Amino acid sequence: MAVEQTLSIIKPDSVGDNNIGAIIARFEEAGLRLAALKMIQLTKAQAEGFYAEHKERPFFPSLVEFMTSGPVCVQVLEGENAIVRNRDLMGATNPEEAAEGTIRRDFATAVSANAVHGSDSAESAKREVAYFFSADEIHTRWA
Ligand code: DAT
Ligand code: MG
Repeated sequence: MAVEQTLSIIKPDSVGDNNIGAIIARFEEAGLRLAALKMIQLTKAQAEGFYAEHKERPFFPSLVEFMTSGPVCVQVLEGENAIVRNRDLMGATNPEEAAEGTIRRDFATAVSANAVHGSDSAESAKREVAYFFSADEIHTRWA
C-alpha cells in the first residue's frame, strides 16, 4: 500500500467546542502522522474556492458562511492509505448516519456542522494540500 498525504480540516464548530486535541488524538492513535498543521481564519473567497465543486448546490452559501464563522485547523495527515483511512475515521457526512466511534458521530451536531473535512481521492488530496500548504511547510517522513 502506498504512503499518502491527505488534507484534514477541523471545522469552526469543533475549534469552538475545544475539540482540536481530541480530534487530532484520533488521527495519531490510528497511526496517521501530522506532516503539517496550522490554524487560519478562512476568507469568503478561500472557502468558496476550496468548496468550488459544490458551488451549484443549495447548501453552498450556508457552507461558506459556516466555514468562515471562526478559525479552522488545517493539517496534512500522512501514512499508508491515509486518504481512505481518514475518511473511515471521520464517518459519514451526516453525523446521524455516521458509525459509532467515528469523529463525526462523536463531535458533529448536524450535516451542516460536521466537525471535520477530509480529502476524498488522490486528486482532491493533491489539490487540497497545495491549497493550504507550500512544500516547505510539509514535514514528511517519507520524502
Ligand atoms: P464530505 O464533507 O463528507 O466530503 P461533501 O463533499 O458531500 O461531504 O459535502 C461537503 C460539505 O458540504 C459537507 O461536509 C457538509 C456540507 N453539506 C453536504 N451536504 C449537505 C446538506 N445536504 N446540507 C447541508 N450541508 C451539506
Ligand atoms: Mg467532500
